Amino acid sequence: MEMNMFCHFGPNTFSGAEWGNGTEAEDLFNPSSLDCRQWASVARQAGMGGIIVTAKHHDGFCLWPNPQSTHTVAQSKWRDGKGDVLRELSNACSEADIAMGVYISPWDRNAPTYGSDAYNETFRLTLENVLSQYGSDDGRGNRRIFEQWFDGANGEGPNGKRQTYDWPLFNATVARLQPYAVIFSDVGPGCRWVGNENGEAGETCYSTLDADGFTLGAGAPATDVLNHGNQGGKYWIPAETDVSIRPGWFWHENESPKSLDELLHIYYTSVGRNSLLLLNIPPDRRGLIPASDSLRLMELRAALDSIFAINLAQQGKISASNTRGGNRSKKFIANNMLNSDYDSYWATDDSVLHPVLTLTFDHPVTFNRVMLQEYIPLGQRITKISIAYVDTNGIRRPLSSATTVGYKRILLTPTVTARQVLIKIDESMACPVLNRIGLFMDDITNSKQ
Ligand code: FUL
Repeated sequence: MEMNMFCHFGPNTFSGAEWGNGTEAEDLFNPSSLDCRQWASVARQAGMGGIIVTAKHHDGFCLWPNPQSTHTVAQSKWRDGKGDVLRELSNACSEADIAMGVYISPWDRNAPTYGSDAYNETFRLTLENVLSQYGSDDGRGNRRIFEQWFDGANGEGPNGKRQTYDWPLFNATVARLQPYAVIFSDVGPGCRWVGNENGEAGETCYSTLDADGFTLGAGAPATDVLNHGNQGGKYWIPAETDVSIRPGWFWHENESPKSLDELLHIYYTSVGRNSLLLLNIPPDRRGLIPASDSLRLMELRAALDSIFAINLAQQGKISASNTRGGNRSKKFIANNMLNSDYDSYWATDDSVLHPVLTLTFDHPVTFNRVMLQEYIPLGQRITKISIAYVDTNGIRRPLSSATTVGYKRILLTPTVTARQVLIKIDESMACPVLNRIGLFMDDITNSKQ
């Protein structure tokens, strides 16, 4: 999906806090003109495929009438206690063909049972309540949640106690009610936290992780392990980079969105480093995404569309030092990396782990971005690459090097004009399998890796 929208929305939007303490009056939540269709339309126009909303943050307030709680929209005066943000978002996402996901904080500073076994059952029933009635319509009348977001934060509840969570129960509940949902947490099992909130996946970023023996929060692997993954790790748990367009996760009156340059940088260090980008765009007190933020997002979309509109690699001829099975069939030829069919790819013979790809141009091309994609249905294999080019004087020069590629890798290079580009795979855990190669010119940002 590459890029999705996160929406932090709740009592904090009105109080100015980042973490509510659970004692806020329900009436505090009172959006004057909530319109989830606007959220969905912004996501769609920004090219995002899904929206994940904070159905319940650490303060425990539920954006839907949760029968397990007395701290919900139903106890507020908003729409006479009949309002339901999850219902409206479900309908809006269905209409706009946007996937819907839910953040439901296990940490709850309001639930009276928090810190006892009884809370695990309350939380299970809360999950059931959401996962059985909300989500985007799949066209056959089923409500689908595409991602369940579990936050690792685990503080104290109203009686000063911490909770020992029953993760097997929670994960099984999600899997039973929403079998297609990806479960996000520090350790998956679907996708993992990238280890920071700055928008930066590791330069080395494996989609595999050794998650056995670890849990969320204090029991999670070190943040740099989450950032890089484990080479040859046991489970496929790709990194998801969550970051806010503003300094805070919730909307605050005196904060403003990041610049286009900062957002493009985040795109390169997340999507461009084999990670999903979950970009938080917080709705304001009206219940709308502010114009400043939606405009910035449209600038980002327009910039990405223009940078990646022309793949200069397609203007050249591509050859490979080895092609699986020779050139007898078209199945594995290097040209497969230049078409737009996701499932067509280039591969080498099993024994060839250090092949070189050469792009040759009749007319030299000028670029500063190199994109590579491994065909991840066959795993992540490459662990080291280096790139060189031949300039207009026929001199060969080194250009860039990197470790992992994964689903997508975008290398930021100085702007060069080349007659030839050589991509050498220096190390690979098995014969490399690439399904896309691209050369692009970004003259919008000066972002350097
Ligand atoms: C953190 C939370 O404590 C923040 O409030 C925010 O929701 C962020 C996405 O995750 O763990």
